[in-house]
Amino acid sequence: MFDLSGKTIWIAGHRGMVGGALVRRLQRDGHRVLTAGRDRVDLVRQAEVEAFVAAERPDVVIVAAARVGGIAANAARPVDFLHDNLLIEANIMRAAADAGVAKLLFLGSSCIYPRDAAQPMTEAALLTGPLEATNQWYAIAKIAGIKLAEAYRQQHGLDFISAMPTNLYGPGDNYDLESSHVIPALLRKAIEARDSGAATMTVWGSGTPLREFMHVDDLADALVFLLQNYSSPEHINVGTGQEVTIAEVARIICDTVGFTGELVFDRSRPDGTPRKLMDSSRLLAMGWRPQIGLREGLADAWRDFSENPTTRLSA
Ligand code: GFB
Repeated sequence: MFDLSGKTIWIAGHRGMVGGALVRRLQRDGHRVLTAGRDRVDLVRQAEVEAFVAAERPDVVIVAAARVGGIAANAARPVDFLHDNLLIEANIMRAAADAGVAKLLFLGSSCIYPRDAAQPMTEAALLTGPLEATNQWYAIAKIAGIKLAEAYRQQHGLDFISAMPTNLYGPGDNYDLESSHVIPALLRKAIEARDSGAATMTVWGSGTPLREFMHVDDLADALVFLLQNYSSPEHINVGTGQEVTIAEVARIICDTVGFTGELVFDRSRPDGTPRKLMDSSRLLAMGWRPQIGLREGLADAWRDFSENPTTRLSA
């Protein structure tokens, strides 16, 4: 078991939803957390990252920083999703290796797996087929990050690990309707439809794609567990094992916020991958379990949105 006590843990990307959840979780446990805004270190600039890590000398690094977004953001900004993510992960891993950190955790995404991978997707499905076109740029960058972490372990004997979370939601999400993921978008649309007395609410695509959703606090819990208990070259899936259709999650969101109108499916918008369920049995076999069900988690996300509407909308 890797002991986190007394260690300084740098959370790269602490202003994002995942980084924010990690800060809350690690500080609650009494750990020493290091964070730095873009004014202090711009993660796409190698010299800045190296200078920051050399000066601060963290013991543990979590790469939660990334250019992220939903299906439309991926299509609109392919360079940001490929180029910036390659630089962010390469810069942080090089600086961490040079500084001799004790452990590094890299975060990928379930979109690294082939579009037509057998479901549920095991870790072995990586690089067995073509990617889903709508998120290939992000997926290629994340696959490179997994391989880079594995390469540092192989060439330099460093304890670098990679975790692949499923689709996430929760406090600190991005609620911008064009760049966000589906849950924050539908939460906002349902609240606005309810408040304006609208008869309908628009859901992108056919409503039939299946997704596996995890509350970000469950992810933070799993990541702390993996830091303490996992040390292996192979990436590891982090999911709930529960999947719902987009139409079902839209209806649960409407129930949650009290919107009683009709759903209208806009088929001019892409569906993306038809199904994306991960096999998380390796993690479950280690004894970890998610704690937050979808209805409870959505109520928490709604509370967060209601309490922080202006900050969330500027994301
Ligand atoms: O969450 P999402 O944008 O990303 O979309 P992916 C999931 C599904 O929800 C798609 C549908 O079938 C969308 O068409 N959807 C319905 C909506 N209404 C909406 C809406 O108002 N907004 C959005 N955004 N979707 C992402 C990748 O894929 O998965 C990322 O793009 C990342 O790079 C993430 O890998 C985990 O699940 O399709």
